[in-house]
Amino acid sequence: MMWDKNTETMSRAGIESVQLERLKRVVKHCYDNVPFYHKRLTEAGVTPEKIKTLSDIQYIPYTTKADIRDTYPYGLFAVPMKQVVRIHASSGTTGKPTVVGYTKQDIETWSQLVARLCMAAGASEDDIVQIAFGYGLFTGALGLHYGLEKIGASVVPASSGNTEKQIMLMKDFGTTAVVSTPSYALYMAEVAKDMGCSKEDFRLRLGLFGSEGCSVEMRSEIEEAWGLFATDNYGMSELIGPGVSGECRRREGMHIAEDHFLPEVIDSASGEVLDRGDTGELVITTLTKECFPLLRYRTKDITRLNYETCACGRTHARMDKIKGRSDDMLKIRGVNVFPSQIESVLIGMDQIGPHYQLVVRREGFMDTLEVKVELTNGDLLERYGELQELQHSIQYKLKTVLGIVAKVQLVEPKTIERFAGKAKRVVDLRGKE
Ligand code: DLL
Repeated sequence: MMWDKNTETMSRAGIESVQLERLKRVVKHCYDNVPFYHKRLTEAGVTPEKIKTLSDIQYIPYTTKADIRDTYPYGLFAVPMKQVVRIHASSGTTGKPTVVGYTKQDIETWSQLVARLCMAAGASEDDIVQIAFGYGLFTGALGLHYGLEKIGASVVPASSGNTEKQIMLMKDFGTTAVVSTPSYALYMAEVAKDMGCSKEDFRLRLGLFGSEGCSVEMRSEIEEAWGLFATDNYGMSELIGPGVSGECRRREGMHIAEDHFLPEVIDSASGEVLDRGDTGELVITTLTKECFPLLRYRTKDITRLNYETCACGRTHARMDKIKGRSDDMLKIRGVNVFPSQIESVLIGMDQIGPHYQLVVRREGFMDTLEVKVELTNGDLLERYGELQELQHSIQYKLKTVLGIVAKVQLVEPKTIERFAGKAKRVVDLRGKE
């Protein structure tokens, strides 16, 4: 089922013509209404008239998170405050949040985009959908909420946390679809089990997961625990929130709403635009946002684009699951390591559970990586020989995939921290000890 079949199956020429018309419009909107962009574009010698083809986008400088920070809180808003009907913000790890605004039309666009991805994932008006993202400044909960209402689903705004109550609601309300981070879905499954529930007690059939990465291996683990079909969707507050891209039932990449977001992939280090099909940092130009338009925004997320028409019939480009963030990439003894690579090694091994933590330290001049992972059965800690054998086998697998030796520490079940939102799995202590 498609929410907007005409748009979702448009020819490439059709998509590009919509993109060009909208690109011209958004560049003019930024130039005319945002002093920051007026200055940036002028300095780069770009006037709106200079954009005649899609490839003219190359003349526009990139926008970065630092630009948003420097104009905190409202410096990049392109409409007067009286037209702003909603403000969201993402917390970030340090300092001030990133603030974004929406006009009435932006909220409508956003709802349409989320409706698209929910339907592509298989949600419908017959679903009872429990939203277990935190309501508040975070875009995840309200974004999914409006989109799911749009398709007519029955939305349960449970919010995140309070896990036992969450599970009670899920059971009593006959929830058929759940919205959360993948790590929280996994944690909820663990709590449900502890409460003596089995998956037959629930009517869950679909998971709409996003906001953080999830390897295919982790996805199988969640599907197995809940007996549901899991899909992945991607977005970020600056770009709109959820609604940028999402998987269809084939799960061969997340379809980008290309009529609203113009994607490019660049080399993070040099800033050079890469060829189609190469892996690099995703850069997005928002084509229709009124309040918070962004030109060539560097997302720092690493992915690859595929422009082939999907077997589902959708023609919009698909992006691979996010490989990691360029600033999340761990450089250990000169080797680039993405946490997602480690996750795919760990998940799926019988004797260890899906909860892990990566600790990076500097010892002398050497970086060390310690992979802490929970055993499924704590008794193994007493059986030294078996424990060592398992440790070595994990170490060997990690070495094969990463090319470096990591220290493996196997710990008691349920001793690694759980999260109700995005999981924080990397602890980088370099320069802090
Ligand atoms: O996480 C928006 C969102 C909410 C998307 C709900 C999907 C569902 P932020 O809090 O601004 O926005 O975080 C954005 O999260 O740059 C990625 O690094 C990461 N991220 C988001 N979705 C995915 C995903 C929301 N499906 C940042 N896979 C992004 C991997 C993701 N990483």
